[in-house]
Amino acid sequence: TLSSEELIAKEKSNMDEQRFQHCIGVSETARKLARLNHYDEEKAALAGFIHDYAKQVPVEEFIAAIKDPANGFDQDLLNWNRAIWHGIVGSHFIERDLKISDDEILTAIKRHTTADVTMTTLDKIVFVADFIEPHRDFPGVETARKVAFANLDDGVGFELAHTLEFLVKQRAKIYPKTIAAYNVWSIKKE
Ligand code: DGI
Ligand code: FE
Ligand code: FE
Ligand code: FE
Repeated sequence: TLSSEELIAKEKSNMDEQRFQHCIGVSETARKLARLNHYDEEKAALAGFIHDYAKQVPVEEFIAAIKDPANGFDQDLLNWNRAIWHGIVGSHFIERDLKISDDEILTAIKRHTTADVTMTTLDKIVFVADFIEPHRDFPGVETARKVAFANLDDGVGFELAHTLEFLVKQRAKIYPKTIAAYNVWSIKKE
């Protein structure tokens, strides 16, 4: 395992300053959500800090990692882009470079962009913290914060609905897992 100094240095050198500040914001918000939801605060803070480690990895490196049979990635990933890759495939770079092997953390990173039909408490914490951290500024972020701090599951549902609205407005291609997750977390309960 890396020392915390080494981990921070690697994280910082893999992204620009704005992205690094976002990661610090996600880490702090994940810590707060962990406290509110009786989850391990240190683990949540670490997962939040590294969640976007691979956000600025070059496209060619992602493609090579997806194509390497040793990694076992679904080749359909080649039809997507960095927005989808940086979590799912990014977990591979995090394991390799940051020497993190905790499956709970790696799974939360894999799910942090698209969410999934099954979400652990840590998955929800990282997914939601990414959306509401203090640097986020978009119409609706205050409502998202209020909803998420009151109830973590409602925060997941609110975020998925908001993200889908945003993607549909742009006529963007929707990753099937994002839709499946919306059907689980965002629909109104009778
Ligand atoms: O990495 P961040 O910018 O902090 O945030 P993120 O990982 O949650 O999302 C990155 C981008 O991915 C964001 O602009 C929304 C987009 N996204 C989320 N779900 C989907 C998606 N893009 C496509 N094309 N399809 C999706 O299903
Ligand atoms: Fe991300
Ligand atoms: Fe997100
Ligand atoms: Fe992020």
